[in-house]
Amino acid sequence: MKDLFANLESHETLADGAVLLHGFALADETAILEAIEHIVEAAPYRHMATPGGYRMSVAMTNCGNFGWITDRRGYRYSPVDPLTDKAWPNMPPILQELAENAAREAGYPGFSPDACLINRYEPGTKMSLHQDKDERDFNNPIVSVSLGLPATFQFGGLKRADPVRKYVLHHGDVVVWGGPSRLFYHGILPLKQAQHAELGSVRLNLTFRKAS
Ligand code: MD6
Ligand code: FE
Repeated sequence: MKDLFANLESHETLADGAVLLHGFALADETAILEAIEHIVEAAPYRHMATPGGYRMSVAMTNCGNFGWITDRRGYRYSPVDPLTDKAWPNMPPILQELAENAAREAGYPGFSPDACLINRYEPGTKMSLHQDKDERDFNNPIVSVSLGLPATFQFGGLKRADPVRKYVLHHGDVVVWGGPSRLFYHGILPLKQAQHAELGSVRLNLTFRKAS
């Protein structure tokens, strides 16, 4: 089976421990988009507040046992959606398997995520340089799936001031990173206006983590 996709997929090493799997999510895109629609019916996108009181330009929701949230009290994982006071929607098997398969492909067998953050970008929105450090165990990688409009991803180093490299992430691309680059600074430049055949003028990003 693998050989069938050999010309569609390729692995690009971004740093020690970080791999870009071009087009890895394309084979299941319809089922993935349906699963996301379901999640969003139960847990709508919302603009969360940063601890400093700013409204995030990227709208977010979650599925899985834990969801990443931010408000005036800080950044953290919560088993409950503060908007609905209910548990987050379950992680659909199609998403769980996508994350586990991508992690295995990138050299992280045994990854079992319990949290999936869904980010929705509209033209003009961005994600400033940050580290992902709210998880309990940095030995687990993060799997990141890009859908819809392309975006320029900045990938730096362990210090905020380290030089960054830029990569364009396209519909269906999956980035897996862990190991020595697990805590590298990264961000997304302001999204450019364009139209995507399936998603319109939107980019979605799913990040799968083991939070607990
Ligand atoms: C994004 N991604 O691609 C933002 N974080 O929209 C992230 O912030 C991110 O892609 C940790 C690991 C992978 C990521
Ligand atoms: Fe991040």
